[in-house]
Formats: sequence, C-alpha cells, structure tokens
Amino acid sequence: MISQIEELTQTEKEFLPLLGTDHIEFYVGNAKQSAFFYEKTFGFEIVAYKGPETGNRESVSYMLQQGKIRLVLTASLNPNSEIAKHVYKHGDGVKVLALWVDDAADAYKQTTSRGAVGIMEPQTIKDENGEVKMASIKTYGETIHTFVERKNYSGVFLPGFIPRSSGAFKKSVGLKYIDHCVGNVGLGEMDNWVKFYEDVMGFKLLLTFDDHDISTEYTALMSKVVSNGNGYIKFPINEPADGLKKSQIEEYLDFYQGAGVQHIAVATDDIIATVADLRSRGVEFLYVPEVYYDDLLDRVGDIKEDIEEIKAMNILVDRDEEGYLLQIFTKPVEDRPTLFFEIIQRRGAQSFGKGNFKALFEALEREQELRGNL
Ligand code: TYF
Ligand code: FE
Repeated sequence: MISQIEELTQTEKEFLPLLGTDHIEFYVGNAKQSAFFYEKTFGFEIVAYKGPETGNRESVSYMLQQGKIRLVLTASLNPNSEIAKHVYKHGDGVKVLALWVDDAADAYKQTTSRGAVGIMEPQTIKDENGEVKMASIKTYGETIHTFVERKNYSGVFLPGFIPRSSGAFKKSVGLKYIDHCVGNVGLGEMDNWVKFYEDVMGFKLLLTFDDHDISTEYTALMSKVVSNGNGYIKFPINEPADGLKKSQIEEYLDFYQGAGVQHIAVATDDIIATVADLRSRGVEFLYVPEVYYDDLLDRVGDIKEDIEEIKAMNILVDRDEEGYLLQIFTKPVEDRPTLFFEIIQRRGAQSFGKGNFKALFEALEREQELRGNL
C-alpha cells in the first residue's frame, strides 16, 4: 500500500527521468571513413553496422563504442534524403543527442505536452533480440533528442544493426563516458533554450557565465549550463556576445549555417595517459602558450599529477570549491571549424574550467586568425 507521503513524492517525481546519454549520432559524408578515423585516432571500436547488406538501402550507419560512450556515424546513399541535405548544409555534424529512458512514450508525451516539437512519434522496433522504443523531439538548430527505451532488448545496439568489427581495432585510449555536450545558438537565443530545457525537459540552471567571465581583449561569449535531476546530463549553451572581433561562436554559426553541437566533452580517469595516446595517434589539440604554466601552482595549489607531464601534454587545470579538474580541447574534427572534443578528468570539481576560459579563448582566437576570420 502506498502511504500518503510516498504518494506525494511520487507526484513530485521528475516528469522526465533520464538514465544517461544513450548515444550521439553524427550525419557525415562518408561513414566508412569517419568510422575508421574514430577507431584509429580516438580509440573507439566499431561494433555494429546497418546498411544495404542488412536491408537498409537509404543509409549506412556504424556504431562505435568506448567505455559507456556510443557514437553512431550515419551517411546517406540517396542524394535527396534528409541526411544528405543535412550534410550539404552543415558539413559533418551531430544530428542526435539520444537520451536513455525507461519509458520513451511517456518521455515524448511529457515533453510535447510542455511545448516540445515532435519529430518522431513513439515507435517500437523489433528484431530477434527484443524490442526498442524510440521517440524524438526537436532542440536547437536541426539537432534532435531521441528518447531510447531499451529495457527489453539484448542485441548489440538497436534492431536493424548487426555486430561488426573492423578486424583492426587495437585499443581504447581510456575514454569512459560523456561528461557534457555543448550547443552554440544564435544571438539572443540562449535564454530561450535554457527555458526550453527548464520547462520542457525539467532541467535546472546550474551555472551562468556572462560576457565578463568569458572574454578576451577581442571577443566575448555568454554561456549557461543546464542539467537534469541526477546530474548525468549536462548541456552548456553558448551565445555570441559583443566584442571587437568575430567570436568563435559566430564563426561556428557561420560555418555550421546555424545552431548546433559545438563540443562533446568525454571523461577519462587518466588524462595524461589518454592525451599522450591521442597525440601519438595524430589527434591535434589547441595550443596554450607555456606562460600558462608559470603561475599554475599558485592558481590551483597541490595536484596529484606531475606538473612537468601536464605541461608537456599542454593540459589545462582549474580548481573550484569541491576539487580540481584537468581538461584539453582538440582542434575541430571536421573540415569546417565546427565540432571539437574536450577531454576532461574531474578530481572533485563539478565546474567547467572557468579559470581556463581566457587562455582557451585566446588559443581559439589564434586558430580563427589563421582561417582569416577576424
Ligand atoms: O563546456 C564548457 O563550458 C567549457 C569551456 O566555446 C568552453 O568546456 C566554453 C565555451 C567554449 C569552449 C569551451
Ligand atoms: Fe566543455
């Protein structure tokens, strides 16, 4: 029997409980080559596939895994498909931030009844390994959230996918889970999207960075971080702010032709080893000048890592009330200066590296300058 108090907490329960990030799907021009790239350079392993050989004549998808992270790389086989149009307009980029739920139909009902725009009504897909329920809603730009309910499924990924290996996978670089995914939105749109995550998804505003927190001599941006109830999902949202030169956010919006995912932060528990491995595989990172390390100990105090190794790997460190974090940013991984990755190791700190913003944004500005965008 449910007591009155339990009943109350049940009605006050989150209306959109999220179990974590299910996967991130990219639309790309050539999924086969992208899969090779993410396996060889980033240490993901190709584990599942769908395409013409599995009866899928419109598109091909590779699913790659590392730790709890699943990436899906999808390319079109048809020049008139939504996938082809997406790639034509945006270049390769993130289409789907998929969220793992217990009840996809309810997630769709709860969010659309609060104003979310539906993209795909709840549907059930089946194969011999069981069934998966999925539904999608729109978020910023042409990006969508897909709710994935997989409690009655035991297959390798989703119905329609078959197990597949490249036969050449060597080893992971130690990436464990998605820490956060950041969106860039147009001027004046940040607060609307924060409100969307609050009202429609039940997220809470965690942090606000205004243009004074995030500015260099030349450029500025604003950022607000929203998070779901259990804190597993964190979505910072950036918008450009006035500066003397074009900000990295404006450059992104120009090249991506609108709002979209700017960076995906992936967690490791040994950032020095992970970054050393990524560097040896050819991953390019933003360069922060050596002077950054001159006052590092004064800024962050004692840390477990060897400062010389941190410096050799060009890793950034920041401290907050709860601990510290180590982070580093790749250069864009697409032809256009759009999507990049962040590698992050948290040692207590739950923040985002505010103390590194200036050095980081100056590094980004130097890259922008090389592209003639300032
Ligand atoms: O996710 C964050 O907030 C940090 C810092 O354009 C950051 O990784 C913020 C904005 C940006 C690049 C990095
Ligand atoms: Fe980040």
